[in-house]
Amino acid sequence: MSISNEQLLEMYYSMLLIRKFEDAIDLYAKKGIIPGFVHLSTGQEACHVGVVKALRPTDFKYPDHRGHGAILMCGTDKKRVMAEIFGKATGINGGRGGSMHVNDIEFGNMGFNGIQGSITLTALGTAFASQYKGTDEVSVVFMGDGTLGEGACHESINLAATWKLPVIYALINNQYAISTHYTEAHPQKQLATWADGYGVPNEVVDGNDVEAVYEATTRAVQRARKGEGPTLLEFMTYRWQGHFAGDPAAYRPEEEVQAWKEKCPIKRLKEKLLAKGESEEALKVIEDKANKEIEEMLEYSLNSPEPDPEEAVKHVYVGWEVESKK
Ligand SMILES: Cc1ncc(C[n+]2csc(CCOP(=O)(O)OP(=O)(O)O)c2C)c(N)n1
Ligand SMILES: [Mg+2]
Repeated sequence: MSISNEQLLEMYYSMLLIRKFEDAIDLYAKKGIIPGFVHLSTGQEACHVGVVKALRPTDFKYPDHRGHGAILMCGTDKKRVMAEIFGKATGINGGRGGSMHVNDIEFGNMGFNGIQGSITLTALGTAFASQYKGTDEVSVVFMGDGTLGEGACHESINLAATWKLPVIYALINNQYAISTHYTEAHPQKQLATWADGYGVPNEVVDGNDVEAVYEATTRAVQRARKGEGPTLLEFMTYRWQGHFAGDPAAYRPEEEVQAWKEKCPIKRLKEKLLAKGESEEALKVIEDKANKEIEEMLEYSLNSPEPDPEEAVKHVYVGWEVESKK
């Protein structure tokens, strides 16, 4: 499989955009302007870009609580994703969802409900629908190393394996679940081997190498589209920030954080692109473009109106009016 320079440059742009997006969200969360909990995906950009770029808009994507990067890749107007996180009326869900619940069915972003592991079961539904209707769409569900311990994940992979459903488990092993290191929560050295018990093909992938992520996902997608069933991919990476914006993450040794920052996925792709003959100047133009796009998104989000409280109860029940509490 060969990825063209053009594709790599596009991935470089996307990763930079996610990094800067998360930096902006972090800033406004700490200022108290963004409501609710915010979980940043800084450091995990290669996983989100590599996975979603290997999919079609019609495939079903289930981002988790740390999903901003994947959500931005789905195709939704990015300024409306940011406005949603700001809780504004112009947000893609009218400000009802916020950081953890951004969804956009038009681009196959099925959203998240806040319950770890539950979306591995929801994904069985869309995967079964694809199999039943004879389409070749795949359902990709993101999950973390801690989430893997939820019983729902076992139930999901068991049924997906038995019914050969087109599900891809994108397990982002960023080492920690809040303050618990994954080696303190699981007996396996590599969590991917956990799929062996269900006879499900699995791979351990360098989650800071966007090409490796894209290629592994493409292999899993090809299998799923051919009716060969699920795959579990374990992406080894690290979250640079604490569990949520504002968590000082005092439970992690500073040397560990620094060592992972050295392995920055964006820096790695930049070095690869320079080695392939791209110039510093050309990469700077890409970075400037990302900065400009973030500025435009911020301007849009900050200047957008707050939602009308009357609107908050819209869409609670299909076809039913629900009265709002004053
Ligand atoms: C069923 C359930 N239990 C607990 C929580 C609280 N919670 C939210 S995220 C999280 C840790 C998840 O860790 P991991 O799966 O490794 O994902 P990461 O945060 O590292 O991306 C927990 C315990 C929850 N949302 N749902
Ligand atoms: Mg984790």
